[in-house]
Amino acid sequence: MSELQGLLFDVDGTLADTERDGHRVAFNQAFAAAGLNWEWDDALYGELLRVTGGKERIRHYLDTYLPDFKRPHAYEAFVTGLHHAKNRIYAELLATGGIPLRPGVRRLLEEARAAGLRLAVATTTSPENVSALLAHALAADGESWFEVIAAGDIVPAKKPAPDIYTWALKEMDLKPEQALAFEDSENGVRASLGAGLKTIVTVNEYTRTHDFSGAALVVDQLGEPGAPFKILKGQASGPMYVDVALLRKVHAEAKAV
Ligand code: XBP
Ligand code: MG
Repeated sequence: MSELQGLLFDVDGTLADTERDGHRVAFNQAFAAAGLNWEWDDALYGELLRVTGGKERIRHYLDTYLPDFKRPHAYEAFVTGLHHAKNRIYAELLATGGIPLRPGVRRLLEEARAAGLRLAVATTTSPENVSALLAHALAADGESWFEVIAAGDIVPAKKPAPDIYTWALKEMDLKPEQALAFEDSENGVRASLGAGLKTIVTVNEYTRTHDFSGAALVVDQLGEPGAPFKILKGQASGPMYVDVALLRKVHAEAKAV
C-alpha cells in the first residue's frame, strides 16, 4: 500500500456551503440585472445542481424548463455573459465574508499542512470563484496553501467525469492510491472514484439523499473536537472528527464500503 501523500478537495459544498446562499443568489441577481425574470428558488436549484458547471446549468435550465425561450442570436456569448456577471456578483458576496468554511475544514487543512501532506483543489467551479473563496474564507494567502488548483474549463468534461481529478493527480505527479479525495455530491464522488481515489464525503442539505456507493466514509461534516461528526456510512474509531490520523486509517483500509 502506498503512503498517503496528497489530499484533493472539491470546493462547492465541501470546503464551504457556497451554493444556496452564494451561487444561487448570484445567478438570480445576474438574471435580474439582465432583465430576465428567471428565479431559481431553493428547491429548483437543488434539481439544477445535478448539472455541474454554471454555464452548463444555465443551458440545462433553458433546455428543460424554458424550451420556448427565444434564444438570442449569439447564444454562447449570451450564456457566457450571464455566467461572468454571476461570478462577479458571487465574488462580491464572498468579499462581505458571508460564506464561511464548513466546520473542521480550516483545522484539517492546517493539520494536513503541518503533517507535510500536499493539498490540491479539484472542482467544477470557475478558478476565480476558488480564488475568491480561499482569499475571503480561508486566508489572504489561502490559495498558496494548495499546490494545484484544478478548476472550471481546464478539462472539457466536467464532473461526474473523472478528468479534473486525473488532471490534478498528473500535475502533482501522484498516483490515485497515494491520495484521498473530499467530496459532497454524487457527481463529485463519481468523478473521484472514477479517477481511482478513495473518497471521504461530507454531505450537505442538497446532497444528503445522494447515492454515495463506493465512498470510504460518509459523514455529516468533518467535525471539530467538542463538535463531533455523525457517521452516515463507514466506520471510524478514536476522535469523532476527521483528523490526519483518521485520514491515514481510511487510506490504509483496503476496501471501500
Ligand atoms: C459545483 C458546481 C459549480 C458551481 C457554480 O462544483 O457545479 O458549477 O455550482 O460554479 P464543485 P460555476 O462542487 O465541483 O466545486 O458557475 O463557476 O460553474
Ligand atoms: Mg461539490
